[in-house]
Amino acid sequence: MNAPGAVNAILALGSNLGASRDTLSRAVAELADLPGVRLQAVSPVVRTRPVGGPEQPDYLNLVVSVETDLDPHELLAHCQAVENAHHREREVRWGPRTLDVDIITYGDLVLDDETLTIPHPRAHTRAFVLQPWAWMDPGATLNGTPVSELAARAEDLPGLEIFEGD
Ligand code: PH2
Ligand code: MG
Ligand code: MG
Repeated sequence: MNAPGAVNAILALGSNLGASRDTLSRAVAELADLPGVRLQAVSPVVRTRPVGGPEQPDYLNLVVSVETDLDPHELLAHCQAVENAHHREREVRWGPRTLDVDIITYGDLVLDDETLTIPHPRAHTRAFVLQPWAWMDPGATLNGTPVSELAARAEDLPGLEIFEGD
């Protein structure tokens, strides 16, 4: 049960520059470090091959479920503040990054404006989002389809493995 007025959101985190495992742990804590954002669940960390963009290192990815009182744009600003705290630079599209935090879903909201598209427009094709999400919540659906089914179909699934540390 959500608090009155609160919404469940799925956020996807990725990092492939610097101390990625550490960055992801700190970012999860920072995302939840607001009274209006309460952590519900965290997925396993996965190591994934880069999808798109230039030649770049493998990523570590995870997803979290949060209960939030923030509206979608407030939540986006919060995600970007956490990215900026990790010296995220916005240069190359799909290029390497210390930290990326994307809103995947926000309740059942469908939104498309200049700054935000929800559900995330590419999440349904990306195993690096879908597989950790399905492990975190085996009953999850996206646009009416089980997330586990979407993950099984995603082209980047073969390169994905649970990250146990290196
Ligand atoms: N993020 C991207 C582009 N490609 N590939 C992987 N494996 N993981 C990511 O998080 C990722 C990506 C753009 O945000
Ligand atoms: Mg992204
Ligand atoms: Mg992003």
